[in-house]
Amino acid sequence: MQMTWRWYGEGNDSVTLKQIKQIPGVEGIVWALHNKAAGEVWEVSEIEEVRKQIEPYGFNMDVVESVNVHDDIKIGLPTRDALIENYKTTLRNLAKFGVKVVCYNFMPVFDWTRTDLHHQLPDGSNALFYEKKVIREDPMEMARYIIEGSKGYTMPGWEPERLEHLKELFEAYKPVTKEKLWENLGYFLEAIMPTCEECNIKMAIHQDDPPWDIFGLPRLLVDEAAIDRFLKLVDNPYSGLTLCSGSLGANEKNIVADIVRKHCDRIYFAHIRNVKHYEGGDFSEVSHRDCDGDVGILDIIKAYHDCGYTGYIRPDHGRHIWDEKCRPGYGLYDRALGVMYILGIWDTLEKFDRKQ
Ligand code: CS2
Ligand code: MN
Repeated sequence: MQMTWRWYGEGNDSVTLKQIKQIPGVEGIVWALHNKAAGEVWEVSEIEEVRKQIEPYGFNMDVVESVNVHDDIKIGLPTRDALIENYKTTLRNLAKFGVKVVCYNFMPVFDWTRTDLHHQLPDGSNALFYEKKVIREDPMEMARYIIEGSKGYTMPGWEPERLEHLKELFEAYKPVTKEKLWENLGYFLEAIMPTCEECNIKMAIHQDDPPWDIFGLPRLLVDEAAIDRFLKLVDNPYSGLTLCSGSLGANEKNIVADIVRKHCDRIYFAHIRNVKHYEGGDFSEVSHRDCDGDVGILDIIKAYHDCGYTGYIRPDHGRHIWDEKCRPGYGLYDRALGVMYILGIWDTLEKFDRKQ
């Protein structure tokens, strides 16, 4: 496997490349043009700017997270074909820089959702938290609630400029049933597969977070059965998974290690995040250490190792520790501990548990 680190870009991330360089084992930067709206073409000159930042540190830029899919494509509006053309142009431009994996998701309207971005854990650190009873039916009300407690941060997809158009967006999603959303996902993938083949770029879908319907919006990638269905929907090696242990693991019924063993050949990017379950479906993000949460981090890494996984991996959301001021879930310290924990398990397995 190849260890990577998600970085939001110079001036847009509290973590520097110089700091990342000093974390043992990190080979690649997972990056994106975060100022681009979904549907816009990523121009070569803009990608070149990022390359100039990353390459002097000796990191690869093989993985992009994410090239977001425009809602019109998810809804299936007539505008989707032009937007898909833009997506293909972006893929071609990324290929010029050797990009190999593009992570994306197919969640309607929002990316991940939490009710508290600074939930205090017993050790005094804080982390992202989801409490079912706090979820407001009306997402505008939810947004106000989150903004109040957010200390100036927001969640991806919940930016004020997007919230302005929320009403219309929800209207547009009304006719989109779960089946329709599957159909639209298939349409999108079918359309871009030839470009992916030509560019040698693997598409890697991220699961929905949390893995259940929210605000009356359908969510597709929520469990093993959905992942099975997805991989058959467009049965092409260029369409695979970003397997996120924390997104799936928020539902205690999902046994992530089993999914790894079943679909290892279609996993191109592994997100390692640990989650602790509370009664009634509430959950908290916790440290990467196996016993701190419930997703089975040790089993998951062992499963990847047993399968001879050679793809990309990264620690996903970390806690906020040692008074760090950072993007929710994306600080330096706890994710660096996560890297060392993952590599600790991996190196031990390599040395003492070589199966091949
Ligand atoms: C999240 C997501 O779990 C994660 O990595 O931070 O925002 C993720 O980046 C997107 O859903 C992938 O498109
Ligand atoms: Mn993830």
